[in-house]
Parts: sequence; structure tokens; C-alpha cells
Amino acid sequence: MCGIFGVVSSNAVTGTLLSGLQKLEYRGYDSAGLSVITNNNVIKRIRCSGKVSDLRSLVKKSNLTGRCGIAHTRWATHGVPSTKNSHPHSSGIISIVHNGIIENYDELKSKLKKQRYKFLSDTDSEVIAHLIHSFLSKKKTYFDAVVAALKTLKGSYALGILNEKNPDTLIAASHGSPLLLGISRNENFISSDVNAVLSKTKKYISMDDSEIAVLNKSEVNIFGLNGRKIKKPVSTSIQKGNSINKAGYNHYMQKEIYEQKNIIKNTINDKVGSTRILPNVFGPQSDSMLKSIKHIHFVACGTSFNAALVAKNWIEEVSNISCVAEIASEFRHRKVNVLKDTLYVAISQSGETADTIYSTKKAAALGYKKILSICNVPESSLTRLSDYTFLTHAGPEISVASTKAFTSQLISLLLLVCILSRSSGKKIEPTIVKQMKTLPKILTKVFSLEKEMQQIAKHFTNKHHTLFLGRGASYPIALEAALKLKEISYIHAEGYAAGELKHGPLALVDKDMPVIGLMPENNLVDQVLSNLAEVKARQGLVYIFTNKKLKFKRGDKTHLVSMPSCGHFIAPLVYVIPMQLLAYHVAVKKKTNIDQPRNLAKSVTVE
Ligand code: F1P
Repeated sequence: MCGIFGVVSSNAVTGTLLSGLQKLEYRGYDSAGLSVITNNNVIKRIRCSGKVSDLRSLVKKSNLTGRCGIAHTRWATHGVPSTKNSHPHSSGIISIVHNGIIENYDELKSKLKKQRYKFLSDTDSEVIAHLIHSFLSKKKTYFDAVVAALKTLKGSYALGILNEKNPDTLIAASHGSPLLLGISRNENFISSDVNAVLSKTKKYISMDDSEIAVLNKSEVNIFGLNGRKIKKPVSTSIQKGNSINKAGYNHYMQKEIYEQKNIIKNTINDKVGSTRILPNVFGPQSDSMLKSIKHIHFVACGTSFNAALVAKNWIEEVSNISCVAEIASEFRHRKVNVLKDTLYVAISQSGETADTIYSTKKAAALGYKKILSICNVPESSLTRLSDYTFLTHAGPEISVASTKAFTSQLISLLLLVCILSRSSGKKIEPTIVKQMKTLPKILTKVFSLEKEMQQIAKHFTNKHHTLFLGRGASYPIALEAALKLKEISYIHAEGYAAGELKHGPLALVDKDMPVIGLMPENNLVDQVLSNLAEVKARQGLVYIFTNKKLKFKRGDKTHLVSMPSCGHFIAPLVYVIPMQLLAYHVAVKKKTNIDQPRNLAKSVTVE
């Protein structure tokens, strides 16, 4: 899940490469590098472990200049983050950048070693450079050598390739990893996503599997691996490509937490009438399509999966539709039985998560009634695979730990819930709509809890473990709370269905274990309270978040956070916000890299 950027131009490209790469840093940030064909027609390469800013400093000192180049920001799969493992990788006159995983690299490496190729890195990617070089030395043309190499590879790749002997040409290839071509006048680009080219051009072509593109400054040609030219449509991006900043906040995560109120408000204003959701908000004729649905299969990863779990609770409560939520990395590899009239719903912030994309491709061949995606990024791979797309309009999410994407998914799913409730005859839609409309006011009250979260955060900085408990739709919120805390503060945290506590995790509880109970006032409050009593009986430290009026005796060792009253259906949106704030303030106190936590990346484009 690395970022690839490349450009061939009539102007000097080094600055363009660095600014394009900077926009792709969310895809990986443990090392960075670039190769440029200089005006003397030699490839010069600069690489480092660290961020694009580190690479920028090195490039500044080098006076590197040229009109064709490739660049890469890495999230390590094979080999630790280090200069030698950073891309581009070279083999004589060839230099390449790669995103994806080469599954047969070991076998290829042994063969290439026998041909006396020397491997200088621990990556799977280096074989690609040597492979192209070896086909070139067998007197193949440059294009044919690349095609022969691609045919030898097993796995996934998005590639940018330079050849000193063809100094005005950039070759790109894609299979199972996203790559697009930015089309402009007197310069053309390759990029892992459209955002990185928007300051230069809005015109782009998405590459599909087993395609190879040959770019020079004035022309872009695409071919299949059989060498046949492919005509592809040029799209015009609707995205603005504004420069994104922290708007005075200390971190993107903090800014994105605070953006949630307006995003939710805008979705409600745009899509909700006085008592009903507006017609066909999920796309043309979507209301009648949704009317015929009997089952739903949600597929997603990470935070988006937690949103699916909340939706499953909601949908089964208000309709007769049966619902399954499944992790995409499981779905993609198992035999799936699809019942008649099942809607497949993929949820993804980025629309580029490899497991979700692969699952959706698989779903297209499985006989689902339709494919609906709930996605934050227009023109992403996921939206291209879907019959219906609902864009969450949360704006670019920069922080790796997802916050506004989650609540914007939840509010979108609540719209879906309302529409699906219609066929049950329960007439619950006006109640849900009424509750939705109270959200902006309630969220203002929730944000006023930030000081209290800052105080509570102090209790967590020296803790090694935390448990979050919830029941019903609060169980996925407990999972999401635990995910936030572990992602950015590196404290081991687990979310549990409160009833599962005594089936194992209670063994972990002692005086050093904080246990957080999420208890919006509903029919499950008493059960969660009993579970928390079991924790207290074992000296655990209990924190209760509830809007129910509870009283505790002095010295009861229970920290009560009074939540604003809220309707049952909107509770997950309300209760997740103090969890985000808590995780954020624990991380601030622990001085971690909040927006780019260690070992993670924003977009997980490898399996
Ligand atoms: C799924 C996800 C995110 C998480 C991180 C890694 O991404 O697990 O929820 O915050 O960014 O990827 P997506 O499919 O929702 O883009």
C-alpha cells in the first residue's frame, strides 16, 4: 500500500514529483525515494528511510534535475524500512517503483541469481527491475521486455518504470493495485490516486488489470499484455484538489473529530425531509430496488466494518431483512452462499482497500441482487465496481485513525435503515428522522465533554490494557473505541460484548485494568451494569458513559460520565465521539505520532 507518482514533461520534474508524492504519503510513510533521468540521460536515484519531508531535504542538497521521473512512498511489506529497501529499485539502466506484492518473488530471485543478478534489498519488488533488465539483455525491445516481465509475475502490482536508453518515456503497468494516468498538455503523469495530480490536471484514465501504458510528454497509449492497443475513456475529476491544512488544530485527527457535526448536519439537510428520507438518495430507482431486498451482506474492513456492525443491529431491529456483516479479508477467501434477493453492501472510506475491492469483484460474480457501496472518495476503485454508490461527503480524511469517515458512514447507513424499515409496516421512519434532526444540538453538548476526556486521559497514560464493553449497537462502538485507542496510543485495548466478559476476559481484570462501559439508556442498561459490578468485585477501574441518572456511593471507584440524553437510534453516533476524544487525548499525553501512527497506513492496498 505504497504511493506511486511519476511524470514525463517538457519541464523539470523534481519539484512536481515531491509535491505529488507528498499527497500520497497517507498510503505509507516509512520510507521514500525517487529516480529522475537527468538531462545527460542517466538515472539518478535518491532514497531514504523516513518521510517525504526527509527525501525533500536530500533532494534539495542534490541539484537533481531532469524531465522524466518516478517517485515512491513506502509501507514496508518485505524488508524493514531502510534506505536499501526504499524504492526505486534499480537494475543497470532500469529503475522501478512498485505497489503491491509479488507472490513468486522467491522463485524468481533464485532464477535471477543464477543469471548473476545481485540483490541489494530484502524486497519482493527488486526482482521486477532485474527481470525487465534480463529480458532486455535477451535482445527484446523495451516494451516487449516489460510485457515479458509482467507475464512472469504472480501477485499484484502498480508499476512505474524508467529506462536510461528511452529517456523520454515512462512506462506504467497495473494488476490488482490502483494506478491512473493524469493527462495534460506537454506533460503526463502516473499516480496511485487522482488527488495527487489535481493541481496539474483534472483529466485522467484509470488503469485496469493487465494493462500497460506508455507515456511521453505529449502522448499516452495503453495496451493489453497481448500488445494490442486499448482505447479508454478519459474522465474528468469532479474533485477540487484544494490544499488541505489543519485549520489551526494541532492534528488532523482533532480537526476531523470536530468536523463531524457539520458533516452530519449537511447529510441530514441534503437527504432528509420533514418525516421521511428524500426519494432515491442511494441513486436512480434505488427506493424500488431496496423495496425488494430480503437479505443484506455487508463487507468492509477496520472502522468501516464496525459501522457495518452497527447497521446490522439497526436493520434487523426495524425490518424483516436478515443481515450479515463480514470482514472483507475473510469474505474474499471463503465459499459464499448467496440467498435470493440479497443486497451486497461494501463500506469503505477510501474505496481502495484491497480486500474490500477484491471482495466486491467476487460479489459481482456471485448473484447478488445489486452492489451498493458507501464510500467517501468519488472516482475510487470501489465506486467503479458498484451498481449504486452513496458518497458520504466527509471530505478528505488525512488522519490514519478514522473518525469523521465512521460517523458519516453511520449517518448514511441510518438513511438506508429508514428506507428499509418501510416494508416492515412498523412506521418507524418518522421516529428515526426526528432523532436524526436532534443530532447537531446533541453533538454540541458532547463536544463540551472534551475537558473531562482530557482529565480522564491522564488515568490511561501508564496503563497497558483497556476493555470497552457495550451491548446491542453499543457493542460495535466498544470495538471502535478500542480500535481508536490502540491505533494511536499503542495501549492494548479490546472491545467486548458485555455479556462475553465472564466467558474469558474477566480473567484479565485487576486493579490496573480500566474497563469502560458504554450504556446509552435502553433496555440493556441493567445487564451492562451487572457486568460492570463483576468488574468492580475484582478491583477493576470502572468508567461509565451513560445518560441514565445513576448514583454511586462515595468511594465506589466508579467514574461516571454524564452523556446528553439522546434517542435510541442515534446513540452510536453520540457515544463514539467521547471515545475518539479520549483516545486522542491519551495519545497527546503519550506524545505519539497521532496522524501517522507507527506501522499503519491510511489506505490498505495490499492483502
Ligand atoms: C479501512 C481501514 C480504516 C482504518 C485505516 C486502515 O479502510 O481499516 O478503517 O482507519 O485507515 O483502513 P477503508 O476501506 O474504510 O478505506
